[in-house]
Amino acid sequence: MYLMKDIVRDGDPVLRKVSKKVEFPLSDEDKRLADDMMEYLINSQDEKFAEKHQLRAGVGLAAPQVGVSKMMASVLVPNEEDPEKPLLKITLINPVIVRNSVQRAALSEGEGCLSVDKDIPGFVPRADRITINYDDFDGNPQTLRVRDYPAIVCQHEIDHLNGHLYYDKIDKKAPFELDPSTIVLS
Ligand code: K3U
Ligand code: NI
Repeated sequence: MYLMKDIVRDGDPVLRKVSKKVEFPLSDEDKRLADDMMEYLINSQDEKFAEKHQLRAGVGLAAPQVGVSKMMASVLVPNEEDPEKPLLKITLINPVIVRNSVQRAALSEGEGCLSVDKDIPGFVPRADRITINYDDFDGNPQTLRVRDYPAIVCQHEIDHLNGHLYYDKIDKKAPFELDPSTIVLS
């Protein structure tokens, strides 16, 4: 079970590396990594559990954030209307974004990161809709199309696999300026 002490913090070189492709069949170690990352997200979204174990809530977690430089990330986007049915629950292995919409979007509150302890305010402009090619647990290629908030989360996580952090994308001189055509998601 991962705890906050296991989360690698900004400044550690592993967060700036391009991760290695995962090979198939998955090793037991890689299966465990996938299970443990998703378990962290589930636990962190359980208010009581998170408080007891001092977990910061997360909607995504990428392998480099637990010190493993491999192309694997878990995403768990809750559904306010039906907590039993998340909007997106997926482990992306070897994900590649193969299509980005021209339409851009940013979260009204900006973004946060379990690996970044300070609050860095500003809009993080991203594609509003993306198509991702990835491998499932059996190594079969899959395609996922996502939009709006789940698309923002997937891009944040895939960025981790390529050594990028959300604040790299904030305009340092004008953090709250956006191209007027960019959708602001709340
Ligand atoms: O955005 C967060 C959140 C947590 C619970 C409910 C709703 C939202 C927490 S920060 C987060 O989940 C990061 C996790 C990281 F850094 F480990 F990848 C992912 C993320 C935050 C904001 C936008 C997109 C993705
Ligand atoms: Ni992050």
